[in-house]
Amino acid sequence: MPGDPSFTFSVLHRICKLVVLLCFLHIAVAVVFYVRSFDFRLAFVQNQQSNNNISKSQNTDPVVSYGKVLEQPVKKLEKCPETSPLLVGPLKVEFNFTVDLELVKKENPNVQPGGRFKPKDCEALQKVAIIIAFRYREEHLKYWLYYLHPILQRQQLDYGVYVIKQDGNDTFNKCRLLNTGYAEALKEYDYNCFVFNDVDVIPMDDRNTYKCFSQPRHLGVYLDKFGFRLPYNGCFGGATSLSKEQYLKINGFPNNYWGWGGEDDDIYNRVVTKGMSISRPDSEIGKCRMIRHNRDKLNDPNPQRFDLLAHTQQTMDKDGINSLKTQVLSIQKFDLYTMITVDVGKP
Ligand code: UDH
Ligand code: MN
Repeated sequence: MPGDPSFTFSVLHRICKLVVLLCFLHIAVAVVFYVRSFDFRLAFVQNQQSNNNISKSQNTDPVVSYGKVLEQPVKKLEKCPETSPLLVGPLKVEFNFTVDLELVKKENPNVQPGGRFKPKDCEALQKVAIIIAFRYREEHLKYWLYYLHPILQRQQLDYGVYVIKQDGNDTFNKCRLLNTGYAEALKEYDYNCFVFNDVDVIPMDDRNTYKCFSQPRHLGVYLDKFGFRLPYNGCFGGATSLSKEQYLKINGFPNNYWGWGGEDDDIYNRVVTKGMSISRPDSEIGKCRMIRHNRDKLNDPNPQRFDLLAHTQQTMDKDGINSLKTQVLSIQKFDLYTMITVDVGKP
């Protein structure tokens, strides 16, 4: 009964039991929560690790995930087809407008610095270095870049454009420039085909593919300036292509033609002397335009050309890429081409 000490004790006893019970309950709840949060943390760490593996696998190696090997993400490209499906055929080529190279750059966003390109959906059949001998022809170069970059991309070539500029104001030597272009391009990339293109010659059909063939190829063959006809059978100028093997077989080009004329006929002599012949596209596909121009200063007709031409067979093995002595002064990477400035020496 109330007031009885044994009653007071029993009440206190019950309160104590309740407190102890509450304490246990509290501890139990705390333990449950602790264990559950531990589970979460473990899961979080595991998840992080597998995420890391996935992002690693995207960059490099295959990884084992949930017991399966994920597929290697770097896929090998198939070879491009023999004939590009992107070709359009005959082209309108005219020179009655001003070319803005900034615009040309914007219209060819896939051309890489230095004028490099390779198709992204297939592996190009050939690696082509295009070599242009150059001095005082800025306007012609702009047209060339404007017309040729889209054509070469449609032809699905792995290509680079090299403009080889003669330094100074001595007589022009086209072949020393072209030989230097060959050597410098090879230092940069494993090219297996070389196109030698006058800066003012533009093909009028993109089926005229800028690649190499089983024989040296005359690409810039039927010029408007000659009524779209071959002026003579042994003509081999304007734009030509030679594989690395064909070029080395003829020991490259002659170094001793100063001024205008004869060097292309010397190259023709070299080709036939080594038992090769000239391959040409048909008269429709091989049409080209040459930008009208006056004879350049410091490139007068070379009076020695007939003498030199009479001795190609005797001189070709010691005069060529194996005897080239020029000095590269600078290599500049522009958006649409690489310019290499060269001291070719004096006559
Ligand atoms: N070149 C220059 N600057 C010069 C001189 C020549 O850049 O001062 C380069 C340029 O790439 C030019 C090429 O050398 O396109 C040939 O010179 P050219 O244009 O004066 O030659 P041409 O127009 O050639 O006379 C026509 C070729 C037709 C074949 C002839 C058959 N033998
Ligand atoms: Mn010309």
